[in-house]
Amino acid sequence: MRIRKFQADTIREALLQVKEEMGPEALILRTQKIKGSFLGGGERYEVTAGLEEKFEPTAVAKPAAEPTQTVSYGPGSRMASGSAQTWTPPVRETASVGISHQEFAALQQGIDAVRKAAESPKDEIAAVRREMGQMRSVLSMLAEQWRDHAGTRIAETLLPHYQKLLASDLSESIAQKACEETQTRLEAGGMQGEGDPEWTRNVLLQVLSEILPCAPVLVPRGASKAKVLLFAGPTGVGKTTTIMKLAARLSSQGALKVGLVSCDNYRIGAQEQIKTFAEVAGLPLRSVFTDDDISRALDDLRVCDVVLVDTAGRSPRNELHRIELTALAERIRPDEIHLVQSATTRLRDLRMALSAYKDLGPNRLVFTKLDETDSYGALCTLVAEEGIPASLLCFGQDIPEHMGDASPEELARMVLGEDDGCPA
Ligand SMILES: Nc1nc2c(ncn2[C@@H]2O[C@H](COP(=O)(O)OP(=O)(O)OP(=O)(O)O)[C@@H](O)[C@H]2O)c(=O)[nH]1
Ligand SMILES: [Mg+2]
Repeated sequence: MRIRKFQADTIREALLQVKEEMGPEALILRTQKIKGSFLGGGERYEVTAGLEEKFEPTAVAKPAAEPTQTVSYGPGSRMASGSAQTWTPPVRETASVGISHQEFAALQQGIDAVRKAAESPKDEIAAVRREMGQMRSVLSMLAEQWRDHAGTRIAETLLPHYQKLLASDLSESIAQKACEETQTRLEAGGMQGEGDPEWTRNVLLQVLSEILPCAPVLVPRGASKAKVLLFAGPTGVGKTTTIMKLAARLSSQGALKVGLVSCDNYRIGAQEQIKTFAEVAGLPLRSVFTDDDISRALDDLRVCDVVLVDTAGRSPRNELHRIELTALAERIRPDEIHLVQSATTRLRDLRMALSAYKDLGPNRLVFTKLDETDSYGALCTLVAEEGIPASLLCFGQDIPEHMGDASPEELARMVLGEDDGCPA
């Protein structure tokens, strides 16, 4: 197959050139917008077309012919200089030519398959159709890639980062906005750091960190009133484990007086885990079953610097549980409500749980099980969309080692795939 490129001021003109120069059998492989020359100003269009050898005019069908003959039906003066020769796929210069070696190979494969199917003695229309369908999907994939690129203001230097953000499941609109803002800042900075990949990356990290609010747990020592933190969330996400990690950290490293309250009376034996921990760590624990228990427990623990309240995990779609939980929070009136979710949860379910717990009014987000995934875009999307600060990140089962404070810089690196959120 001979592949050639045509450039014109409009797509229509370029397509007309293809038709005129290569005939009706030509396959359009790619269309793209290109920049005009520095003299010519505005944008131009480039169409890449292919023609199977069997459709070529006899004069040009002989590969052994002189180079000048291979372009005897070429576009001549209408083609940009230098592009009037038979096109071969570049190995490295993807950006300048606009179609990669792999893309070319995929197209070539599809075309060969169509030809074989058509020439086969037991050739069947269905086989040709199937192959054509596959080719069409390769072409639409290419078109989509280009549209993604062309429809945004994302500069070439930012494209690899943009792709990484999407690969980590960050929402497309946030990824796009972050890259556009980065580009604006790079342009505003003039020549400073222009074209320097490290500079570009740093500006993008800064932009991302600005949209990923975080608020680590801070407990003042010796305040007149204990700071109360309530933890809620779907089943099995690690609420009790996170509380134990935090209690261990605050009491041993922070030398703070920590009290524990367990409101989890839903599952039989649910409190055993935290009871054993409290005994081993020597921390006061109160189990509550009734409203009176709550007042008594908080009263007992008023001398503490911080009180951590564990709640029963239930499905966020269980309305009765949500109503009970909201009523519990109204009685306790915690200073902070941490909604705990697993980093392995898909964005749609993270959003659903957050919206289900809206009445509870969470003002912190905790993410656990970072060690069980390698894409952090979903949790970062939730933080960025809602503007609710992330407080703690948990990345394993060990108490207290596998927990750290969330930080915007770390989240930004995580979503760019440069940090696994699990410090060694
Ligand atoms: N890999 C991993 N496992 C975790 C993490 N946090 C908790 N777990 C494990 O997840 C399981 C459930 O943890 P729990 O703390 O009991 O979860 P919960 O949210 O209190 O559960 P319910 O009270 O039943 O809703 C346990 O096996 C924990 O060890 C984490 O960050 N990473
Ligand atoms: Mg629990």
